[in-house]
Amino acid sequence: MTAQEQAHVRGSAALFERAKAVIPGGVNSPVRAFNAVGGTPRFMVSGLGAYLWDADDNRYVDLVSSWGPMILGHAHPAVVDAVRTAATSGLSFGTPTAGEIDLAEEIIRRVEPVRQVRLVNSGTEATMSAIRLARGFTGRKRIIKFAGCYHGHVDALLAEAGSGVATLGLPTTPGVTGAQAEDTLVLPYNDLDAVRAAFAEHGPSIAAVITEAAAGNMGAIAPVEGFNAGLREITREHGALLVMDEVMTGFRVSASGWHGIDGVEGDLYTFGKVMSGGLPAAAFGGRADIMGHLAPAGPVYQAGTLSGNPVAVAAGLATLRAADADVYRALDENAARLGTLLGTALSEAGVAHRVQFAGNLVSVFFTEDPVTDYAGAKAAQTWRFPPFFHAMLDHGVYPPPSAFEAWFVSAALDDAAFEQIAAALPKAAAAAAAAKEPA
Ligand code: KE4
Repeated sequence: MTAQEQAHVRGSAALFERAKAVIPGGVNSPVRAFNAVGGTPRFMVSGLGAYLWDADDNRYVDLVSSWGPMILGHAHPAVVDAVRTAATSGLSFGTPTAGEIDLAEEIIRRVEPVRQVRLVNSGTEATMSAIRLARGFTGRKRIIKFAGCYHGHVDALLAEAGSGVATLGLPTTPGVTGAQAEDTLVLPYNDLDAVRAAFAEHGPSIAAVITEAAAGNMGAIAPVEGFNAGLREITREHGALLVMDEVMTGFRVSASGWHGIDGVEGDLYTFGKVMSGGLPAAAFGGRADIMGHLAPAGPVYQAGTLSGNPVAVAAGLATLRAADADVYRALDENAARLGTLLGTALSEAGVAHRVQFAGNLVSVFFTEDPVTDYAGAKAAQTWRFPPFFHAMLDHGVYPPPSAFEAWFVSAALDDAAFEQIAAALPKAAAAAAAAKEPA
């Protein structure tokens, strides 16, 4: 086909073939490729409220919400209008703008331990910068992270990461040199004894502990009672910083993220997703005495051409301003309703499972044992997930294409959407029941 002919190619299968010729794996982020579930990734062409439409004009109830940002649903009028208004005044200036102050102030208003904020373009940039700042502030080099937690594709944090790294079963990542990885200590999630032991051995060299405030990248796994508070106590005792990664939980699980749920005070926080309204924007922030070490105020360098982009800031601000108490109530109610439907269908099909929540993050593990860490998530019968996923997809519901992801509800899910989910689930549960463990 000529390029001209190709340009008129329609349908996900044809688009995927065309994409693979010019984009590695045909996608711009690995989890989208369906490698873990098989089949052809759906190329979406539009979204409105609770729904997505793909290139073959199939409609889906969306339970991915762009991996978190779309808490209001797709194409929310207030957000689209804010983006349109901002765009007609120019797309990017490379100068400070008032909107950046508004967004920083909104984040600070919501998350009490955050006293200063720096806007960046992705969650990866936020965690990368927060780690550099923690090392610069403490003068120490080691970082503790937890197996199965994902903090973006930062070299220093890709060791035993969750999300796409877990999805694709990548043990470690070529290209990350020993030097970059050796300063990262990876411990089991929800295991304070392991943290105490690591500090006993390496305490004076540990700059920070970074944790997902609640884990969503190995499926939804909430911190056990006292885990986050224990991290706070141990890091304070040893002069290390506590970095709460709220890229996924921030402004989703409550108006103040997971901090709004357990009240544990981090020294630094990372944010993204919801605060971007679906455009490329993220942030890190925290104690003013630490953030004051960032250039140009201090010596730790960090920068970005499009950081604080006025159109992205407009989308994020409009989203946060529209996310009132009714929206957060709807997110919680919708997550509970989804969890109940999942549990009922899988129980009726006789499939061993656990529906787990981390706030209003939901996921299903094909095991009856409580899943509290990465080992538990990997021990589940994850081979039941692909047929389960495809049965949902075939019946018009779009869950995350991986057993190692959380499901993301939006406030736009209405009774009609839940009727479609309820109608799809018995077929998906039957597919999970019929699945055969690979030889
Ligand atoms: P980004 O660089 O993808 O914007 O954010 C990285 C990140 C950091 N911290 C947490 C807790 C995260 O969940 C993420 C990104 N989340 C995944 C979804 N599990 C992004 C999806 C993808 O990689 O396509």
